[in-house]
Amino acid sequence: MFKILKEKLSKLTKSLAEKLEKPKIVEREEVVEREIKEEGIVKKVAKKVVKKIVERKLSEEDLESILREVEVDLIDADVAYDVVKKIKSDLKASLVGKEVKRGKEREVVISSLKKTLLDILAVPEIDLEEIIEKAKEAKGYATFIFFGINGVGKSLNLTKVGYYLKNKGYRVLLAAGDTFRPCGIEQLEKYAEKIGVPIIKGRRGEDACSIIFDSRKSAEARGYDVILADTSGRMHVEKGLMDELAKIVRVNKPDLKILVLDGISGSDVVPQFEFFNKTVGIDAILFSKMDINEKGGNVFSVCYLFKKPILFLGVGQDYTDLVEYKPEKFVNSLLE
Ligand SMILES: Nc1nc2c(ncn2[C@@H]2O[C@H](COP(=O)(O)OP(=O)(O)O)[C@@H](O)[C@H]2O)c(=O)[nH]1
Ligand SMILES: [Mg+2]
Repeated sequence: MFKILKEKLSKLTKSLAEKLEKPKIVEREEVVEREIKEEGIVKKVAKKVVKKIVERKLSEEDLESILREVEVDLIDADVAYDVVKKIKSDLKASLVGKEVKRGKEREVVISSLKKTLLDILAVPEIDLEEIIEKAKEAKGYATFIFFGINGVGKSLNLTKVGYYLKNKGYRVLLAAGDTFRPCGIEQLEKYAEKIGVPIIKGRRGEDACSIIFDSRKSAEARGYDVILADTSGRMHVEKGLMDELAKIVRVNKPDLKILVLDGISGSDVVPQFEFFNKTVGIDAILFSKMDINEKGGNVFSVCYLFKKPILFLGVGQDYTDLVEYKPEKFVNSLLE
């Protein structure tokens, strides 16, 4: 997982630490005072001397040359250019001119890098269970709708979230809102069976909006706590889809609109987020396929550019392959 980004960050810390370790001999002019006795009177005389001293500070030029190389590396690992710029300026601010004790070079570099990466990932957090509890108080159940283009992993990851919430003791109901894709309904039906939760479905081509609406009626009548509704993806630029998704939201007033982004689709996640956010207003993100994502830089791009919380990472093809996303853990795994 994230092999390429890990390598790039490790290369960066290594170059910076090495530069810090390498002592530089700098010449510094100093004024030295000396007392001399002349004709019985003590006089002070000042003399300029040039001293050679060993310095272990990074200069701006030292850093520039390293960062220039790393810039390309990070962009290769799907980190957006704005984020690379922020990493560079943060590292400059924290490392240029800093006195570093011998033997502590790597530690200092890693802690500066960690701080900047965590800063980039700092977005307002949301508490899933709190949202469910609030929605239950207000109307008896919570509605979460999953969005995303075709194949990103909406249906599977929605199922994983269902399993996760079921294990927390919630009564979960799935809504088969992808009525467009052949077998979209059957696929979710199978998944629902696997995790042992009920599903509300219609027929292929039926209005997804009304299926989600029906699931709400069912939750109300039968006391379900959370509805997890699937939607269809298609090409995200399609106007018909835009209208359909906007209507689903207008009619069903979800408590949470979750965008599923495929970790391996590189910098494409940026326009995908922009499209869905413009169409339905995204509250949170689930990053799928992290188990096969060697880069991972797009997690930084999305957080930094859009400031929306990431709820989960999908890490495999089974319904148990879901981990709660914690920025600190994510950064530690990259710097280990
Ligand atoms: N390795 C891996 N594969 C995943 C993950 N999430 C989804 N997939 C696979 O991606 C493909 C598309 O998933 P699906 O849920 O049907 O996507 P949808 O079209 O957005 O509903 C399927 O083959 C899934 O098994 C994940 O986290 N890791
Ligand atoms: Mg699907």
